[in-house]
Amino acid sequence: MRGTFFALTGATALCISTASYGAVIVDEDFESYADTAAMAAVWADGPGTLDATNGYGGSKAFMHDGSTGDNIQGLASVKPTAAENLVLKFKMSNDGDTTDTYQSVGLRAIPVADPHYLFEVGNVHWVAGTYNARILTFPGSETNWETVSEAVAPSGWDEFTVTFSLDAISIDIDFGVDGSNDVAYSVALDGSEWTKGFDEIRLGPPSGGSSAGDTVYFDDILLETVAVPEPASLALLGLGGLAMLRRRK
Ligand SMILES: [Ca+2]
Ligand SMILES: [Ca+2]
Ligand SMILES: [Ca+2]
Repeated sequence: MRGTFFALTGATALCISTASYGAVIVDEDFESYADTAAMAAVWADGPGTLDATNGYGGSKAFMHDGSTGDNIQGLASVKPTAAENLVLKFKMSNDGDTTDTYQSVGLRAIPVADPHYLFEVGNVHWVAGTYNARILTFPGSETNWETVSEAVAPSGWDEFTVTFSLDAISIDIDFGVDGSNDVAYSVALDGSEWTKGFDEIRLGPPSGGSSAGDTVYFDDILLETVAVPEPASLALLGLGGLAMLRRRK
């Protein structure tokens, strides 16, 4: 029994080491750009400008004044798989009044057609709550705009972490970026493979709209694939159960 247990533990260790997937797709702190023109070579099309002093921690950031249009960066059709989750992290400034705001970070498949695979999260003033998300037709999900946070975020920086897996889209928000999570929201998906991936990441009013009179900053945008943690954990749980069964014999 002892020999069997250690042999399986070795197999589990192999599982963990070979499951080291993960790749950084976008890692953007806006510090490398000399000016708005340089930034627009990467984040194209929209009216956003490079701000030198109002970024997180007094750094550079992306500033959107609310005029019409999104700044867009192309992606190579990225999506979660059974082995890897897709994780989006970013910081967004909130001016303390979300009743006038229409600003988001978005991911979408191109062309926009049913099923959409269209995701946007941020402030949408005509939906209840402080922060909202548009999760438009993913496998097993038929939602559109939903309230993510009923709680009012204090003015200043908030950090969003969005995890796309085949089973769910989960949104965590840390008000104040103090390391303490304040919002946990999740929509279940049906576990099937995605038939499309995200071809664009967008900064600005959702779907290229406008947010007149409202200036918002975005900073520290990270989009990456991360190994799904479950298989190793489940294997360990399975081994624990196997060891208990063997002890009972
Ligand atoms: Ca920055
Ligand atoms: Ca506002
Ligand atoms: Ca917090």
